[in-house]
Amino acid sequence: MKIAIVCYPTFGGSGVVATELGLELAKKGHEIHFITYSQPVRLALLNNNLHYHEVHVPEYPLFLYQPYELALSSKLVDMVKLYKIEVLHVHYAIPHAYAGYMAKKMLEDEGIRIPMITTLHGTDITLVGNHPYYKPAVSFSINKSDIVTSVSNSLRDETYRLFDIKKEIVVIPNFIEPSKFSLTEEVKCGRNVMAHDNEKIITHISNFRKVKRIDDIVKIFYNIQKTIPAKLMMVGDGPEKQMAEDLCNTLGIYDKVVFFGNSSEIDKILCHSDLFLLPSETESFGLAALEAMSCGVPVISSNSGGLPEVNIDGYSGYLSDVGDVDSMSKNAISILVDDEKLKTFKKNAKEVASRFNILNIVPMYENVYTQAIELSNQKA
Ligand code: GMT
Repeated sequence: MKIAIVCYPTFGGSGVVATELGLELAKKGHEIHFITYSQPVRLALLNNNLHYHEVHVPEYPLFLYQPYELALSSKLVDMVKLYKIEVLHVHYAIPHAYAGYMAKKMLEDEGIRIPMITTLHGTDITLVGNHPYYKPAVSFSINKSDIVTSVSNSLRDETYRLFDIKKEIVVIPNFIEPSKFSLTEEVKCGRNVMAHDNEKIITHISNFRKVKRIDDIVKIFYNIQKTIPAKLMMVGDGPEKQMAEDLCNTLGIYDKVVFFGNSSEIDKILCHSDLFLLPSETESFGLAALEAMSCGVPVISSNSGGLPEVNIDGYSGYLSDVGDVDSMSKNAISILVDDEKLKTFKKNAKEVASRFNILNIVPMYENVYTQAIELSNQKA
């Protein structure tokens, strides 16, 4: 199949999922066209099955806001015609589903029918899409998609609760390619670069937005290191990073915390880690937790959104109410002080992650594409 994938190219989870999906589909022989404003971070090499088309937005001084949606929908029209693309898969409703629908209508005007699949990722529904200024456009473009998917049951339910959605939402969970996260077995991690032998390594990876509750992470770590020698690896960048550094200073633990910034080598960092922290206010799925688990790292998380669908309480880690720093600290310490328990939780985390193997999930998307093409042909 010839598939166009529209996504955010940055370090966010939705862009990562879209890119990994495209890479796997290309491996399986599909022709994939990524269409976005810069090359997705995990898209290294292009080949006959993997194309990238950049959306350029010409600057015009009269515009306070440059019209990205307009440039994107025009690019989609051009690329669909040029490469005879058969399916359009947009990740993240805002503004991709809206621009995709416009492209679909423009193409229809020229006698070309192309089905559009919209995958909802989380903040496009829970935080941003729900804003009254966006809501009518988001509802409209979800309802106008040929097929809608969401990355968890929780996100599907939230979408029905928050929007007037008349379509079925198909749940296709996020996935992992285990070979990309198996350094622990193949390579020596060089753990001693990060910490002394007696120190446990705790890790957090995100885009450091408010929703991640970065201050809770620092407070949980503060409690942990009072009981067990430990180091905290903070990976990623975003608006809350400075606050986190300041808080570490205030609490007198700055020398025990490493701020990496954005990294494309999270497998190498996770491979050292004993525990992963994700106390988010809301998380539709928690791809970062799944990637940690795939490296055999147990997860201490909140129980919000789709996290209970990924992290199994008392098995691959522990779940607590949002903001319950005491409970999260107690749970973290209970795993870290007991070597046998830590070993069991590490094994369990890897086992749960293997349920989300890319090889099981990608065929679900292929089915959806086939179904969408059939539906579109029936309408013709
Ligand atoms: O929250 C992020 O880190 C970014 C955001 C995105 O859209 O890029 O992530 C959302 O989509 C991910 C991939 O499906 C999910 O794993 C994250 O849980 C979800 N984030 C939230 O719901 C806050």
